[in-house]
Amino acid sequence: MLGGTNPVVPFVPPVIPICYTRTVDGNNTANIKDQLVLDILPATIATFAAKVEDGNGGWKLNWDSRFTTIADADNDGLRSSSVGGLDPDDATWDADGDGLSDAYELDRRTDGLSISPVNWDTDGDGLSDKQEAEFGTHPVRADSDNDGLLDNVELYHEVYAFNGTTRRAEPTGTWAGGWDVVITGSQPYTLRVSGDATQADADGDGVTDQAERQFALATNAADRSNRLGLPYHPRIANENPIAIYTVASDPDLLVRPGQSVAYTTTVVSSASLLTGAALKSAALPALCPACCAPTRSTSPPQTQSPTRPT
Ligand SMILES: [Ca+2]
Ligand SMILES: [Ca+2]
Ligand SMILES: [Ca+2]
Ligand SMILES: [Ca+2]
Repeated sequence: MLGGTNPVVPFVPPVIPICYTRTVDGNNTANIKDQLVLDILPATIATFAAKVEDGNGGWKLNWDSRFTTIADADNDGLRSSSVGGLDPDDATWDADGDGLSDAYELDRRTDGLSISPVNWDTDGDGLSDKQEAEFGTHPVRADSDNDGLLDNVELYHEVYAFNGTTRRAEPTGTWAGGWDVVITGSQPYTLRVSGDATQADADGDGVTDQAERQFALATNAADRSNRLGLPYHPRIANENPIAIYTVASDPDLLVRPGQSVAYTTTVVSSASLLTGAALKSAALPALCPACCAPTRSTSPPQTQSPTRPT
């Protein structure tokens, strides 16, 4: 029904594609030299990616002399020195070959560690900077815990050496560090142990790791164990071979001005290794003003010969 309120839909004839043959005669030309640039790429990907030094610490692609310096040729996050960056060698992400990236080693400086990105063993203790990171030791301090044992002596580790050909610090297959502890008994056996290079006394028994090592390696076999026959081990608490007893003549230890106090210290050693060792005494400075400071009498440092109790 036409008219009324209903919309009228217009009629659109369908488009029917028709294939036919067209013939064109003559010539046509167009100038494309300003729109199209042709280049000849290297024959291989390796040649395409090959770089050459720019003579100023930077690198650039080698297959066309018109290339300019790449800001970060080794893609390690550090800009080349030729563009004012900090990368010590923009040809490799790891300039000293220790397994730690240049960026990581420089970042550690923000933690206060002046670790070197061009020296694989910054503190020269025989552990590479990467090994120090794995052990948790100080990469810039050869004796991390200041106990008298260098980190490489204190820790059993694989020895690394720098390979001048590969420019990398590589494992040698040999192991060093730590020391032997002989476990006595009906079937004695020898155990290789390590101290804790991050704290002077790994087991907190009052015997430093250095002393534990000295006892374990003592020439006299009797000194390798404490008086209970237990061998000194840096990870197992031992009874300290040195006992110190003190007695004061004033029981409450409260001293009034002018009072004299006798303070006696007795040192007993159960290790013959310590025979002949010097005992050094030191007195605390007076904490009171001079007007009320007690007079103090101390014996000079004494050298004694400790005895081994029965
Ligand atoms: Ca490195
Ligand atoms: Ca080191
Ligand atoms: Ca140490
Ligand atoms: Ca200890």
